[in-house]
Amino acid sequence: MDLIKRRGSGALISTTGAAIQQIPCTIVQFLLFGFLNRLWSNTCVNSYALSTPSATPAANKQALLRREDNALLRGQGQFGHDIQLPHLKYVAFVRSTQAHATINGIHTTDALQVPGVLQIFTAADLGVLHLPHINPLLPLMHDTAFPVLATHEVAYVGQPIAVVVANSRHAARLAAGLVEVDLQTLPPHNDFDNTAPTVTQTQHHVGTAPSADALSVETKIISPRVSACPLEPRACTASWHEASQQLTVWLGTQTPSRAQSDIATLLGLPLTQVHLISPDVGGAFGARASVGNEDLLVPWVARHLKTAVQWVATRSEDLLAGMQGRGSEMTGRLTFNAEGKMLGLQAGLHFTLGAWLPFSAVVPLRNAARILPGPYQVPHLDIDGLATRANAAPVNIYRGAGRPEAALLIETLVEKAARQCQLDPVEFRQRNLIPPEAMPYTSGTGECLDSGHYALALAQACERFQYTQQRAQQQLRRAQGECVGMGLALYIEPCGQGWESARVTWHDAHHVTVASGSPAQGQGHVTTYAQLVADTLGVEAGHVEVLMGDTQTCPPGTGALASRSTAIGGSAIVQACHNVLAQKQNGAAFPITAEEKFTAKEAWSYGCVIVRMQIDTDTGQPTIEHIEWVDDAGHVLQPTLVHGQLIGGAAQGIGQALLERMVYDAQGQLITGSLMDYALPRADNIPPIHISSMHTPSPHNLLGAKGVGEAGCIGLPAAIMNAARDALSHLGEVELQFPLTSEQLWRAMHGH
Ligand code: SMO
Repeated sequence: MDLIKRRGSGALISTTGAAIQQIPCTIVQFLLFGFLNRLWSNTCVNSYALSTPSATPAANKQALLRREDNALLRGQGQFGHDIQLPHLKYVAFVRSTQAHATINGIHTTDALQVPGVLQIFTAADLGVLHLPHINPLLPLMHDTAFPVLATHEVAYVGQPIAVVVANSRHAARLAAGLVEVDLQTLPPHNDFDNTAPTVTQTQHHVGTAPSADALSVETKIISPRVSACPLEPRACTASWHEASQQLTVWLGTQTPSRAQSDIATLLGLPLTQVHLISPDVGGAFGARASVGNEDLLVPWVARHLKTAVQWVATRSEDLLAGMQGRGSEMTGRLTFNAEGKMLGLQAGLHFTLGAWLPFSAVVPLRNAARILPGPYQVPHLDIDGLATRANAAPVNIYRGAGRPEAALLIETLVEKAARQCQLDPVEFRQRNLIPPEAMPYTSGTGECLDSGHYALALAQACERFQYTQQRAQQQLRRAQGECVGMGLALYIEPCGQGWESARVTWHDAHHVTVASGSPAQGQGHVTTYAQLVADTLGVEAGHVEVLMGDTQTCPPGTGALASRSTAIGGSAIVQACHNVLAQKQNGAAFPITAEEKFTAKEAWSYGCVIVRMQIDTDTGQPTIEHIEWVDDAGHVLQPTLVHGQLIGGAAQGIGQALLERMVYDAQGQLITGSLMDYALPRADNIPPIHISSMHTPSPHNLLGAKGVGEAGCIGLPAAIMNAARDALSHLGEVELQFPLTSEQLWRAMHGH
């Protein structure tokens, strides 16, 4: 069954509603849990007065029902799978069965005899077409061009080699299985292979190295590849209209404007001939941030055959050939003095990129390196990062995108250092946090941390967790033979920079439209944007129509990335509303339209997580007993949606910490190619999560808002790791890696 986890709102209704009766109780609970708690989105604000940080809840906004849910809950959403067009043809891909091989021949005779098969395309039919260029945030050390369909060689298992077009989905898939590809095996490069080509590097070298006799701790951390696993597998539908020479593409994406431009460029069409629609989307998490080969091939086929074609991925196809997340090996060394004052941080970060580079491929490495010191003042930095290719599926941003890796490395080192100094880990942190009076703070890596009171977040979390009492309790339980640990993590979450667009049109007091360049993939933007317009223009939220994810009705935009929709997209909306109000004051006649772009510097969310974990001494099974979490997302407009984002991120963070891992064997074959093998968290894996909020406004946007979508994936894994290590600390410094399986913990406890 293609469902299990992860919101993306109505995806579970629309694409899986029929199956819900048959699925196990835990999954239903999980889905309901997801429904109640996770589908909803971003932070937002209606008050522009900047206040001092406080630990009280946001403005007592009435909790709103999500506007989008009425249709979604009734099965009236329209997801990728739901797009129906007359005379629709179906596409299936022939994919490489080997990680690295020469293509000696492609034989389509048998496949072409399947009834309903219309045509099979290979690279020879396409000519030389390459995937789009990537975001040049880090310098590239060689050309990263990669063919849309494999030409003379394949570079990963799952790489598209041929495209089958048929009258039915079934015929297309059946025929794809009958295409014979003659491959001659070549040795593959695996992830982190030191002989694999280096694609890019980054470094931060700051300050004077501490003297050699300073205290230090070291660690090596592997953050395995994981799959974002949105509830809705990928889908793309494209329709070419010959008379008007117009291409319409339905593609669930975080970045409609960039997808439109990528498709237009590939096909050699002007933007005006490509209409991109991102319909309802069942979750994205970074996996829908960049176009993949399939998203380009489907429009190519539509135009070539002058028809309408659709591709819907299977779950296994997504696991095998979709963009994956994480994938790093990191070493770190923290130097400090006997008083527990940090002196220096040395780190080597090695990220894998897979066979080809999606648009944001270098972002995780760049983020991990630039935010590695976290909320701490570290005078000396010696950070070197590199990313290498591998004969495996591509790696791209995934909820957190380098931030989780950074938090995991620094927070592991911090707790080790505290144990070495014989200081309580809370005390050790307090001695090193960036103080609020230092804000805005320029970090050693050159980042501008805009605002925040990190020590207050730590104190608040400790108070709510009853940290001192819990430590005493831990001693008692340990004395009785239990294995119990408590782990902390502080995290920072840079929330996007750059620009976003909005167009607001005042028709009359009962009809206002707002169009945003930043669409939703389940977060609840309709509710948030409508409320924002309503509050700014003084109309009823119910009278505000929200448009997004459509390049014909929306202004060009950047998209929903890096927790930026409300902070930047929301600010663009406010700016456009102010423009409308000014025109109204000047007596403009109706309707009044204003289109604005808002450009922002990054806003930095942050928070503190404390986890208590018990490990069964007989089985090694970890149980998270308590999570206490303080998050500061700046000013908040919709507390319910923010809460949902935090819980959703937490579920994915817990999944990564305890369960999830994509595994390739030495030949580059994916071992975890189905949800029988890849362990997604379910309801019974998610413990109660206690969340409280602080609200330190960001000076970098009109709303004082910061991001919130990624926080759970950043802070929780690091705290969970520290809780497990603390639980086993009676054994000395035990090196643990994600996922924290019962087998790994049992082996650690029993000296294997
Ligand atoms: S990982 Mo996010 O979609 O920038």
